Amino acid sequence: MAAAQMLQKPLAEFLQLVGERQQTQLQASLKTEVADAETLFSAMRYAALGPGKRLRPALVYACAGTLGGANFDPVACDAPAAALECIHAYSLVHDDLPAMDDDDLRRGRPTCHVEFDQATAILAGDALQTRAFELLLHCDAAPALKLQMLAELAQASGARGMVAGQAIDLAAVNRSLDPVALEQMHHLKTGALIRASARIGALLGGADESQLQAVTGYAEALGLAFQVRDDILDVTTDTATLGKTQGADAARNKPTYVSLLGLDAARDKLQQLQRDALAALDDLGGDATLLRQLADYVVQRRH
Ligand code: GRG
Repeated sequence: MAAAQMLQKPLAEFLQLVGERQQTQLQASLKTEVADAETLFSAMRYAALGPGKRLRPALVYACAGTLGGANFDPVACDAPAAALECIHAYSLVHDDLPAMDDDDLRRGRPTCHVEFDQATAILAGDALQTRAFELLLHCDAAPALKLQMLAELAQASGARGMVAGQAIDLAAVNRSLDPVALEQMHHLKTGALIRASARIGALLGGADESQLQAVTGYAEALGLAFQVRDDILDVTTDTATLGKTQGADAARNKPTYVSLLGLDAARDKLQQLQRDALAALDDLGGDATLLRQLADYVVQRRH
């Protein structure tokens, strides 16, 4: 299929194509390489190839395509997008562990430590994280672009990004956070990786500085919208639809947008964030239809 056609599909078909490309890439990237460690590789594949939405990879392809235009090459996005998904999968595996959120259901299946065991799940998460950086290191991009992407991913996933957010989140159990602190926590925990996905896609698409800023503004609003939607779904949707335990945050007495603001105000906040994301795209120039559709998808998603 011509690259441009991938971008002109309705969103559902675009997401399906992203899913198929990522399934192929992740299968190839997570083959058993050490026969005596077969269980480790099985656990890595279990975590990464499970039925996720592939939102972070979708942002990579969509931003690269929106910025790259006629030069868009989905093949160049395959490994970087899989790197984002490997970090995301590792974060879910570790988040589900008894020492963290202690959950036994993820993506509609037993969590990794339930399917395997805790030690294997810890190691699978560790190995998915380092595999993400290898995917960027060995991808086909020019050296300067590789370095930029590696820096983006390291900053977003480490102690200045997702890990810091997780630490703040764990410390907030049984405590209250004010709305500003809650927002800061989510910018780090969930938002940083979504932001990095969009920025890495934009870099692959050859974005200039002002385009990169516009994509960053879009992704920051989108990342927060994703989390507000998550909090709303946690109280309005059932476990079977979510594919993870419904009401888990309330059960652990964790602050959420719904617990802090109430359901109606959380819905208002979600709409405002959607408007913010779309407004940021006004500065992008060109046809940003796909990114607008992705924003709608994030605020309307059912799971
Ligand atoms: C363990 C260092 C470390 C970090 C964990 C992201 C995270 C930090 C934990 C996940 C906790 C959680 C469920 C947050 C809500 C938002 C979120 C990231 C949901 C899961 O992402 P989706 O909906 O998942 O994109 P799928 O399964 O579709 O890929």
